[in-house]
Amino acid sequence: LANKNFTVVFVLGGPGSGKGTQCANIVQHFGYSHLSAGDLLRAEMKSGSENGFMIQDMIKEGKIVPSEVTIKLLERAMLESGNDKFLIDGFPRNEENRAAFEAVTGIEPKFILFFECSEEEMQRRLLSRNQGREDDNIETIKKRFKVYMESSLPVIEYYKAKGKVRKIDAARPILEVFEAVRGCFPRGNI
Ligand code: UP5
Ligand code: MG
Repeated sequence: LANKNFTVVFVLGGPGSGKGTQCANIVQHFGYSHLSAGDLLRAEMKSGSENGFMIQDMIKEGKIVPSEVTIKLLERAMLESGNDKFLIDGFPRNEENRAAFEAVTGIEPKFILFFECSEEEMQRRLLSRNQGREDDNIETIKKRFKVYMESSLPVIEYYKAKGKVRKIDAARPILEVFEAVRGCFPRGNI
């Protein structure tokens, strides 16, 4: 992908912070394609691939799937989209994800949208989502929060040090959050 000149924005934040919801809004206004790493992994799991059971176990335990699996799915989705601007939602989740993505694709993210929200509010959202996700139960949610704090926040710190993080207060109502998000995409041509 290194020679493709793709634009990538990483959309990060805790479980239930609203990454998927806001990405759907951004897509409608700014011409990006939305790639949720979690959605790609769940689709791969349901496709009956050889990695299916491994992915299912990891998601149920809130653990991070090995990056070669996730990166392969992201690369394929990018090439198949026909687009050159991507919101990558929920990836990278740890330092290893981040370094492997840069090494394999040669892509540096344009910036990072970071949705900040309290655990209390995120937990409330996840428990009332009701979309049959196997990880939306209180035991798994606690594990997801722990992995997020221990492994994913350091990735955000890494990009903060590079001046690439656009922090959004994601605890507000959906439309108010989007007003803040919109301001990160001036003129719609980033
Ligand atoms: N909602 C949204 N915004 C709201 C607002 N402002 N006010 C009130 N309600 C709001 O939103 C969650 C719920 O809240 C929805 O019902 C929504 O209507 C409401 P959503 O937009 O879905 O939040 P999101 O941040 O996308 O939450 P999600 O649960 O998808 O985040 P996770 O990061 O936990 O899940 P993901 O799918 O990215 O990953 C799942 C698992 O896959 C991981 O735990 C891991 O095991 C695995 N994974 C990897 O191993 N590697 C990867 O790279 C990615 C995933
Ligand atoms: Mg999501």
